[in-house]
Amino acid sequence: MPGTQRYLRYIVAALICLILLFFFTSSSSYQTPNWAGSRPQDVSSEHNNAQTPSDKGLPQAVAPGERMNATFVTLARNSDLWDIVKSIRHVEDRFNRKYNYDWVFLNDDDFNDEFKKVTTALVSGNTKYGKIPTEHWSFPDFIDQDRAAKVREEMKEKKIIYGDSISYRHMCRYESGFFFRHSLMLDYEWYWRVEPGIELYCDINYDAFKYMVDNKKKYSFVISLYEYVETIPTLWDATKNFTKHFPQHIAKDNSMRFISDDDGETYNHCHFWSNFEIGNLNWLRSDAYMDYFTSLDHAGGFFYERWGDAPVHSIAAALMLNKDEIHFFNDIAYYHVPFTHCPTGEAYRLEHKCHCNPKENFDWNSYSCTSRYFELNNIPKPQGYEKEQ
Ligand SMILES: Nc1nc2c(ncn2[C@@H]2O[C@H](COP(=O)(O)OP(=O)(O)OP(=O)(O)O)[C@@H](O)[C@H]2O)c(=O)[nH]1
Ligand SMILES: *[C@@H]1O[C@H](CO)[C@@H](O)[C@H](O)[C@H]1NC(C)=O
Ligand SMILES: *[C@@H]1O[C@H](CO)[C@@H](O)[C@H](O)[C@H]1NC(C)=O
Ligand SMILES: [Mg+2]
Repeated sequence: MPGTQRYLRYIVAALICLILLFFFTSSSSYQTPNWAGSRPQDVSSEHNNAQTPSDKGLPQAVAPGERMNATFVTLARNSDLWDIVKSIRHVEDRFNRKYNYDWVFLNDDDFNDEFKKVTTALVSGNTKYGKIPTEHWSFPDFIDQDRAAKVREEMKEKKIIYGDSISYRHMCRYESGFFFRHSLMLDYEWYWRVEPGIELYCDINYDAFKYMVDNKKKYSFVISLYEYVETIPTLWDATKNFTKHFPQHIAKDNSMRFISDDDGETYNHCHFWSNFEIGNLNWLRSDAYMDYFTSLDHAGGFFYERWGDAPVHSIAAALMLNKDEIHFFNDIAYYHVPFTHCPTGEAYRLEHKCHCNPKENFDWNSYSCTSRYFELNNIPKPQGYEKEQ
């Protein structure tokens, strides 16, 4: 009977599936111990039983010379593991395999063993894992919880991205005022921030940290853009109140023209996109920056609005650093959803084995503020930029 035959065929197919499933699960759990816990440097060491000569890997292409007092830093949850490993792979392949800088991971929760095991295997420098103290990731006592809750409701109605999220606000406040004071970060002077899911598109053939040191830079960026106004309606008022009380913190040769079109009366919403940053931790730990953060924190906008760490860092850098202390890393080709920085000029891209599509470069788009940065600093724009506008 055709019905019975079809029935039999289903049973046979199901059996085959079960056998295959058994085979795959048992073989993968058998393979895990082979690589778990071994560090990249251990590849050629005795206790790692290499099966074939090629398992010993190619010699490490470590760049000669001194290293800076610097680390990568990532704020992440355990659930970010498979997105942060992609970022680490990009950073290692394009840069850090040659320099072996450390990597600090911070979390408001404990990192689990899988997170630590997998990220440690991928990073060529030392990895460190820190838990954020509760005082750095909670509502300060001067915040009115009811008012904050009401704002989240309103922002949810208005469909403002992350508008109803408490954790996103703690994250923005943490990145604005605390990450550089974490005990693990006190050992370093320089940081390079890396978020989950980013990409690097070109080889970086020099030490970007050393560039910062040698050229006396304090802060850097690759992408700039306009902030979503609804998230920061009173940030500029709070900033003006700060500059009134602390005029001594304002740099003489500042970048006010980057953030204001009317000499400080209003904010034009330009900011450096802080999911990428290479910067100086001692500057963030300085009285000038800390007075700014404390003053903003008391104004309450991290909770009564949804202030992001990008405009906070950017306004601080624009007002409290001299122009020549802020650097645009044209040669760090970068992606964080949804924007790309792809260096203008084919010769550069070919020479650095870039794999970004130049049509996706955001620099000269009208939503980018990078043109302003070039004009303010009298830097000539690269040849061919008009074609990318
Ligand atoms: N430990 C921890 N890390 C967080 C939390 N929320 C965000 N992060 C991290 O903070 C950084 C910024 O968060 P994202 O979710 O990437 O925010 P975003 O870049 O504005 O938005 P996306 O477009 O979603 O990337 C990332 O490194 C996240 O991994 C959290 O609740 N706990
Ligand atoms: C690195 O910088 C930190 C912060 O400035 C400092 O405390 C530490 O001593 C420095 N380490 C080295 C090796 O210079
Ligand atoms: C202005 O700043 C001063 C000093 O930080 C602070 O005491 C005051 O409360 C602030 N005023 C407002 C309206 O935020
Ligand atoms: Mg992100």
